[in-house]
Amino acid sequence: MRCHTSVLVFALASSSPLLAQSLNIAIGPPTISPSSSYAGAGRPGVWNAIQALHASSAFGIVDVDGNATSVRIRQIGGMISRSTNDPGTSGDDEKLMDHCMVTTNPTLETCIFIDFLEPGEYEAIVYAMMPAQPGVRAYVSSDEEPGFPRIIVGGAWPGQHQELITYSRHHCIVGPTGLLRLHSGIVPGDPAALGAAMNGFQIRKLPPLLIGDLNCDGVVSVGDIAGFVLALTDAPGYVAANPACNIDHADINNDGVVSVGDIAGFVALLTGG
Ligand SMILES: [Ca+2]
Ligand SMILES: [Ca+2]
Repeated sequence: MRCHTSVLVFALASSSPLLAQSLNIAIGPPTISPSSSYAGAGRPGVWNAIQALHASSAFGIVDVDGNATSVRIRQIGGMISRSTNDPGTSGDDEKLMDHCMVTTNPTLETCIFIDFLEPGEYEAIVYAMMPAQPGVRAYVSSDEEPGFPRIIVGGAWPGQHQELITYSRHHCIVGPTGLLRLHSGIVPGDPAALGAAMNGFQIRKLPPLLIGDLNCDGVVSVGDIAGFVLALTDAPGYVAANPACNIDHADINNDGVVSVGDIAGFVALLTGG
């Protein structure tokens, strides 16, 4: 069972909200959050610490620049707040990853509902590594991701963030309701008693998709060459250097990955070929 119907439990607020496009959220004790210089696997900025208890609502969320928003974050399904010292994590990584909301119910996921977002395309990074339990996995998804992929996340802390071990990345379409939903559940067949974790998440509204525009200035030009090369050779470096752009703009042939297979298409875009 997933958590769609629980939306009905809540009445929507009627006030006109401020819009926020980028949020960093650490799930765990309200006094523990990474520093604002910490990027995780996304972009740096202010981190909100929320407990995300079952059937709770969190207000007072600030965006990555520290500006107040009217975003509301609700959680249904996850029942256990867990803090465990992972021997590998330290510093800001530890503040994010050693604390999580856990479900041990194979038919009920930890379900996050983010309300009052501006409609559009978003990147969602969901942290779902069970601290100090490298054998435990989570089944992560977003209702707003086209095709609704279920992504398995888990493993031993690799020394830094690594996709599919510490987090999953989702491209989500937020519609007119302004609602974005994220889930972490038991992988089918895995022992439910070990649980599935959600340590936190980052969401970021993406700029309008323009293939080949690697500096997000709205045009494809020679000014994008450096960004394209960086995206191809050092994806984390590209993300760090272009926090408001979208590395998918380098996927010229639209096969889902940025690779040497995109070089010819990029040259053709630049030369009008
Ligand atoms: Ca450009
Ligand atoms: Ca490609």
